[in-house]
Amino acid sequence: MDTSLLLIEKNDGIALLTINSPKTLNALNSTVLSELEGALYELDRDDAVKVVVLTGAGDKAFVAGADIKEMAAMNAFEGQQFGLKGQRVMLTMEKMRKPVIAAVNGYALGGGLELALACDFIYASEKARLGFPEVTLGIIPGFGGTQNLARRIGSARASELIFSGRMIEASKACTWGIVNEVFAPEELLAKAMETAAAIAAVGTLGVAYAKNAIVNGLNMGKEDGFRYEASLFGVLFATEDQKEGMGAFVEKRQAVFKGK
Ligand code: DAK
Repeated sequence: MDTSLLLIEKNDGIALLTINSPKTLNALNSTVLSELEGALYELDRDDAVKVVVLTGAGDKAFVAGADIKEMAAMNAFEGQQFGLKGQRVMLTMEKMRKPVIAAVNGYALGGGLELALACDFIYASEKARLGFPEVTLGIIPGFGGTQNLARRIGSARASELIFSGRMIEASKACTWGIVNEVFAPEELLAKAMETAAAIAAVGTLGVAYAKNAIVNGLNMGKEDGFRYEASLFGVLFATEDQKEGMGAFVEKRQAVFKGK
């Protein structure tokens, strides 16, 4: 049995990252956060990887939050360092060129839901339960959850979920727009891999620039966002991938992208 806290499998342009501490429902401790930060940094620089799928080991949890037992013993300085480490992981996911898909296979609570929300989009199993129990612990979400959830689904639904500390089922999370699609538990990973394969098959530069436009555009006013999009659009015309993509269309053949 593999005992490392983070499993990494790479195949056909897709990296599957599995948080692997099922006995504690994959709770995020400082070690796994450091491993995750390092792995994401490396995967973004690995030309063989075009897209990342993130999931949790076992059939019960994606990630049931930050590790409460570790946090309970922290002093203020350690708490601050832990928070900064978690925030670096979330920001790395946003800043990396490659898309990250969350395959939420069970509980996604607190820091676990924040991790899923930092991914580009979420697929969930019918068994998934999502929520922010932080207020029941006397804290608030601290890995960007208040910001990312309100931006994704609006402040009213975000407030209901965060203020109540209640969990919602995957179907409701899908209706609310937190989750893109819900699948039977045994189908979830295959569906996430199928979409990852579709993304891996298209031009990596196009995908990277589209992610850049979406993530950064969210922090701008609409007209600045349009200008930003236009500048990224223009830069792509200096790439081989744009020549290849449009050339292949005109010549009625399959494009072969090089990511250059
Ligand atoms: N941390 C540590 N251990 C956890 C855990 C967690 N978040 N969640 C579950 N476990 C452990 C349980 O303690 C248990 O271990 P043993 O007692 O057997 O050793 C094992 O996983 C199995 O859990 P249960 O026996 O409780 O399983 P059940 O099916 O009965 O219940 C549950 C499942 C998910 C409803 C329950 O485990 C639960 O309520 N877990 C806690 C969920 C939670 O409150 N999550 C939010 C954590 S707070 C910060 C930024 C962010 C954060 C903190 C700081 N800074 C900026 C500083 C984030 C905070 C959070 O995420």
